[in-house]
Amino acid sequence: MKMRKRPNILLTGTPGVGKTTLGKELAQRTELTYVNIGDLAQEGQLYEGYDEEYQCPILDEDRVVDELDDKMVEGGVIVDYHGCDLFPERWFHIVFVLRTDNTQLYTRLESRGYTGKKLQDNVQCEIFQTIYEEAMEAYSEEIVHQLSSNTPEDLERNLEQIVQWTEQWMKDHN
Ligand code: DAT
Repeated sequence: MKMRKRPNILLTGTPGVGKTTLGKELAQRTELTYVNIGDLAQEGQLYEGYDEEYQCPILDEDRVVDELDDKMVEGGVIVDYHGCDLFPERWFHIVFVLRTDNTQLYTRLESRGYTGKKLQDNVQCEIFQTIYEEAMEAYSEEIVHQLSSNTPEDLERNLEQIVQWTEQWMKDHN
């Protein structure tokens, strides 16, 4: 039996904006599969060194892309990562950049245990809309959308919008 065609969605944005929360719930409500790039790298040890300053391993981007390519070509994947220019442009049908007000983000990252430079730099990344600009550079501007991600109401609205977009995409492509 031939599988119905399904879209690939990228959820990106600064750490703490709510990608994982949104992505996992989206997978529950659609026929799409959720993939967290951080977890994938951890499982496969897809690293190429260690960043002493940020106290975290450095992603081996080529191996991450190789690891996922077959699945992406097949379709139906929600990718969650705090960066977006490492992926092939052809992978995604739509890109969402989640955005959170900086006071709110500060609190979320602090409760995740971030302190000092790591906390400052991540909040600054959001203030400077670094990931949004990266997405606008890496993908066709028409497929890049910003989503407010401050409150539970925002989460629900974003879910409903993306579910609806996914259903429409599948109608149009099957
Ligand atoms: P990310 O995957 O982008 O790092 P997350 O999904 O782990 O972010 O969320 C970080 C924290 O913020 C977590 O405690 C859940 C909370 N959160 C996520 N989306 C939210 C929203 N729309 N409103 C309020 N809190 C939210």
